[in-house]
Amino acid sequence: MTTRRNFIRISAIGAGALIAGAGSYKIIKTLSKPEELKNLKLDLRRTATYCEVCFWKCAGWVYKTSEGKIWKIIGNDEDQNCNGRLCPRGTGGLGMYYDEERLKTPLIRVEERGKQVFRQATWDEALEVIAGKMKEISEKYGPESMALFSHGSGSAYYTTLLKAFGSGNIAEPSYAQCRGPRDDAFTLTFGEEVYSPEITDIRDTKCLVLIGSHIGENMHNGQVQEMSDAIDKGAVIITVDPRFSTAAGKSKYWLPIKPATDIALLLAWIHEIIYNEYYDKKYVEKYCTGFDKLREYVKDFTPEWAYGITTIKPDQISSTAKEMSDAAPAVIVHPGRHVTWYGDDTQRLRAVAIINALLGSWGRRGGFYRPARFDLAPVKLPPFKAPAREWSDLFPGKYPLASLTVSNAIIDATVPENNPAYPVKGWLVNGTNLISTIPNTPNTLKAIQNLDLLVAIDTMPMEITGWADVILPECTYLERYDSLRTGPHRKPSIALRMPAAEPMYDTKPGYQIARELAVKLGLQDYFPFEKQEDLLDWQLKQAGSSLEEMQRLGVKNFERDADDLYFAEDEEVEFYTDSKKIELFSPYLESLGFDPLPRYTQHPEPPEGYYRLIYGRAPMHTFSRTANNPNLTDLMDENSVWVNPKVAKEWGLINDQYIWLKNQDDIVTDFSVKVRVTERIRWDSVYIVHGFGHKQQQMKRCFGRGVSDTQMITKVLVDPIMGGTGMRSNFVTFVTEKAGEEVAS
Ligand code: MGD
Ligand code: SF4
Repeated sequence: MTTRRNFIRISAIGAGALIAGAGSYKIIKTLSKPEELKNLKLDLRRTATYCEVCFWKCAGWVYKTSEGKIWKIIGNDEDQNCNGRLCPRGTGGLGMYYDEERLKTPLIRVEERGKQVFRQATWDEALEVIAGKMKEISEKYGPESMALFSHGSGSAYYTTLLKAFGSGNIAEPSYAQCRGPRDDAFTLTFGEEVYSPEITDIRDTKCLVLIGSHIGENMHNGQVQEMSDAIDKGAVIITVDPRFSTAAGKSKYWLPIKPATDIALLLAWIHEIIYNEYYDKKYVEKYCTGFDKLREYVKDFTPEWAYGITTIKPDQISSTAKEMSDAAPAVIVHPGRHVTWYGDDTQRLRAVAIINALLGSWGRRGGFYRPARFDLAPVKLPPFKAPAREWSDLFPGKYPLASLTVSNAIIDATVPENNPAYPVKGWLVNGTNLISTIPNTPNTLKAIQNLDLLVAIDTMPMEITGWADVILPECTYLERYDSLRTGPHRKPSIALRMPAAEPMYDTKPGYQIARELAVKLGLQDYFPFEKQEDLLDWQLKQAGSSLEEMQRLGVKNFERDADDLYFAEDEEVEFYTDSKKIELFSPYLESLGFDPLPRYTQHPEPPEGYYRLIYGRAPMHTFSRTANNPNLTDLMDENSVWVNPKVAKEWGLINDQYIWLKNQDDIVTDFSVKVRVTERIRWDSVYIVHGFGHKQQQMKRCFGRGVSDTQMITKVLVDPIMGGTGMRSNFVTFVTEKAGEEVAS
């Protein structure tokens, strides 16, 4: 039987290796020798933070040596996101601070864009250049011609800045490249999204179904801990994945589905749940609409029908449907997180939402709980002038259901020949490496060449900074205050991030950068607090706390207003949908000309000799942001390509051999990648971890290590409902020799 200890071993090994690792490293390495540990003088005062290595935002404490050097980060026991334990990446977060290849001063480009010739500048000069260009763009084209791409804690400041400037073109890759389809699908069905951290009640679940969601490798701390607890308590795990993931190894059922056929499996499950009367009749009758239409619709979607499509045997489809119903309502068909795969993603996630509704898991213990969050008092600001033109006016009528700005639409609109309704001429890019984040890189580069201004605000010399006109170096999360963390959870809570050290080099916190730029643009009234700590203190005092208290506590949890974590027996619930019910059939989708019930459509098969490229996460890295982190590269410094033994034999590939990948559009990876021959992947697919294959020579630890999945993603299936970029639509083959190049060693 799988035990929790087994399951979390990966994180324990990770943390151990980190301490012995090379990172912050000089310090950790020295201190890890027992005799030196004895003599170590620690400053036992601790500094509150929350982690920025991924977006789970675990709260922790930073400890320093008596010389004031940052030594260690540990979890805050009071924090619901981490329960006192950080994951390996979080522990290694100090590598971001100690990375000697960080951006150190503002830089201004002196050669043509892309050539990467920059000169150092003062902050005043760099901000002056940016403000001047922004004003020019506004006068010539209108303020909406400036756009913001942002990810991470600083987003709020630049959002205020851009809105004050007069533009609503503000996009985050976490929507159209990540969670958008799931949040829109759940909102269409339940009138509510699943938030982050997700409101999945995994700790009390009896059955957890993971569809392409590799919890454990995708290391979202609290969720992994809850899954370990659930496994310990005997929960049944069902994993649907073409790859035998870590989670599959802990599962009672692994369904190695043929990629791109998940909707067929979901429809067959719905068929089984309805026609075997597994569904929660009382719940469906009380809370749902559209059941009869759904029942009629799935009549022919039998397990036998799905078998021919998915390659999952009918008896496995039936028995897993039965397992779910046996556990109901303590069952979760997990909504996933990075769900932009095949362009029909909103429909796939609608099918996921429908199964959860039929099993009555929404609002029930062991299913989905009702979130609570702390609402901070808003700071009084002058009203934002409504932008004359919105992002949705760029391509009228496209992506009618997009609930947030579609980043790829802004990029498309920056290319004039795409005929957008108005030009996009300036980008502020904060905390997102668009080159490795947005698929179809040639399109992104074409857009960049049409800009009058590209500003990159980053901590590292990433690919995107190489294309910028002005680079602004932000200090790391360990050197700054940031907005208070108030994300939803079982209890409302607030977490503080404060600086554990002064900003190194000539770097600044995001709040200060945004405010100083606002001053140059004459928009200082939108940043009434000169210092962020004064703003935080004011906000905390409105909440009955203070900066001083939060510096001591780090995290403050509050009781819920009512005992309403789950629906009460027979509770009357009004859902935020048009019908005020859970909409199994969606009249709204129908009114817009979309399928009101999820439809399976066949996707193209790989051509002869090609394999579907699937990609995912590793527990020690987050996208490309950790690629050069000295602690984390110590744990994993390149990706490998997983190849089924049958395929490897056909191609004569062996373990650890370096090869290149070539996609259906004849794009060959810049670097070579190590082969991993494994039964853990289907023969028709290959797998790599996202975030490797960096081309920036300034990042010496990650330059040329492994290959980039994004480089291979030139074919993108855009979701017509909300604009998400389906990226699992690319096929690759193997290249064992590349003219004039040697394989990596
Ligand atoms: P990263 O590539 O990690 O992720 O997309 P991004 O958020 O763009 O780039 C983060 C950038 O932020 C880096 O340049 C890093 O140096 C910088 N950074 C880190 N800390 C700070 C900071 O404190 N301040 C500032 N200013 N900058 C900082 C993620 C996105 O990518 C998402 S959410 C998903 S789910 C998608 N995943 C994905 C995939 O799996 N495969 C492919 N091919 N593309 C993907 N795109 C999406
Ligand atoms: Fe940091 Fe790990 Fe928590 Fe993410 S899950 S916020 S990397 S500790």
